[in-house]
Amino acid sequence: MQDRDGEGEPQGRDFAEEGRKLFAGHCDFIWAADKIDGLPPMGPPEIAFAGRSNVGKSSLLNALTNRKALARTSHTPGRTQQLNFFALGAEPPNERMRLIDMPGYGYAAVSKTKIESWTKLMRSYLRGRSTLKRVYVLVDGRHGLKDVDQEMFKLLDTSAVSYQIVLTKRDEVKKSEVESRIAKVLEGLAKHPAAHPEVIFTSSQTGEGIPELRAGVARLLAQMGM
Ligand SMILES: Nc1nc2c(ncn2[C@@H]2O[C@H](COP(=O)(O)OP(=O)(O)OP(=O)(O)O)[C@@H](O)[C@H]2O)c(=O)[nH]1
Ligand SMILES: [Mg+2]
Repeated sequence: MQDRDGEGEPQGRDFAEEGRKLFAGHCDFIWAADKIDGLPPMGPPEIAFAGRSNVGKSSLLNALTNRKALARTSHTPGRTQQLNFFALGAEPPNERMRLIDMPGYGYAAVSKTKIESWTKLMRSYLRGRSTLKRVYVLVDGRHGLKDVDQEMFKLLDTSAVSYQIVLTKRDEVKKSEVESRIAKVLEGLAKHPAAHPEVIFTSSQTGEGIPELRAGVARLLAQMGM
């Protein structure tokens, strides 16, 4: 990943270290929402993890916070069925930020009614939440972008939310294929100027890319003056 100490960036700060500290602090599950009127009151900045079912959202959350089972993971797609909110940094109401584990999309084996209700919930959350500062869209590093991911990007483009792609399961991708996988994803993002122009390739198993992602979140907070 290139460094981006460009214009408007807080200078002279060690975001790797700030990110490490941020995620080493308190983190606790605070809220689950399965319908739009069930969202918690808005508070500190929120960042959400979205992506196809089974891509590794809950695992990534655990890796970031260095917990084994903060967010529930599963081999069976469709494990996370609500928007799960986690407070990071301190106990509410003094938490620094919130992390949101989202239900996966693109999973065919769930009932149509259920898919419709999750989609509605996700749409209204993504569109109506002024404290939502970034969505990390996870993409399975073994497979790259799928059509449903493009649909998600379109939704995010019209929601005016900043988003970035995070590739997952790097430990299952051959070293020789990493660069071409990233290049292919960047190609697919070309039609989405709202997307952050960098991709982070992570593994929740080996921890690769995790410090970079933490640093990105710390940088985001700094850009907001927090
Ligand atoms: N090898 C490898 N497997 C991973 C990694 N991250 C997640 N997995 C596996 O992928 C499966 C799904 O992981 P989850 O974290 O539950 O995925 P999710 O995106 O939260 O899934 P839903 O909640 O169903 O949408 C589990 O079997 C994980 O062990 C990774 O970095 N490497
Ligand atoms: Mg999950």
